[in-house]
Amino acid sequence: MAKNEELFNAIMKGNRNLVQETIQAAIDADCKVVELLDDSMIPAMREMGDRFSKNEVYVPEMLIAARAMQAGLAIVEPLLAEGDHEPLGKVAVGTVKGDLHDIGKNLVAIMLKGAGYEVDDLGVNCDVAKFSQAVDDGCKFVCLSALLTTTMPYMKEIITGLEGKDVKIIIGGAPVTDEYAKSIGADGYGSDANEAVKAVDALVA
Ligand code: B1M
Repeated sequence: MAKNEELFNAIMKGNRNLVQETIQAAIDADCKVVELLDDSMIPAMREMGDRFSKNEVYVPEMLIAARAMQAGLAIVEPLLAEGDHEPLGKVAVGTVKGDLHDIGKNLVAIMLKGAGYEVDDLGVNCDVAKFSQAVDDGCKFVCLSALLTTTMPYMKEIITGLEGKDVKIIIGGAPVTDEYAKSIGADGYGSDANEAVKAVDALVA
């Protein structure tokens, strides 16, 4: 599907109402929500990041765009998650300590739910103790998200902190690579939310 310019621009401008109206109109016109996400919504956030890097926009604009994105995800989520799968396992999802970025983490949670997993969303700024508690509560998989080069090293601390527990750890986020995942002893890596689901699927299999 081609980029929906109206949706892309509405996210960039942080116009929450227009984002929701545009998504609803597209759904009413039989557009696939996953294509709205991949072709318009995620690219809008990437474009915001590029403009931030060039000092063309600043933190308040990024925050307003992120809120508009979240408003759009609120419509998209139930549609992506309405699969008829049996629960495949319980997965804890969280953004690591020091990091407040949650849009990618939310997408991972949505996609996992859609694939039939029970998801325990721990939120942002999660320390080892929070993940450890989730494992004690029955999560067999832990998905860690980090968006900052300064917070990704904390993933290693979580892996170390969960050693000896019956859990598999999958990591991802913009600065994270497969190579990095291997180097810190993660069990799996996802370059995007779909790949995170595939990584969990592979570990289940
Ligand atoms: Co921030 N920020 N931010 N930010 N922000 C980035 C990440 C940045 C790259 C922007 C830039 O400089 N170009 C930069 C990081 C630079 C670096 O570390 N190298 C940055 C910075 C510097 C900062 C602050 C330090 C800015 C400041 O205050 N001076 C600050 C840090 C705050 C903190 O966390 N402690 C900050 C703050 C913020 C806002 C609060 C304003 C806002 C976040 C709002 C929110 O999340 N609720 C924000 C935003 C919006 C961004 C950008 C523009 C967009 C992030 C996003 O939501 N992308 C971002 C630039 C960028 O990403 N290009 C940027 C869309 C989302 C769908 O993608 O989260 O990457 P993403 O998720 C992807 C994949 O990464 C992957 O799947 C998703 C796609 O399907 N994925 C996983 C994510 N988690 C996964 C887990 C997996 C597998 C895949 O397995 C478990």
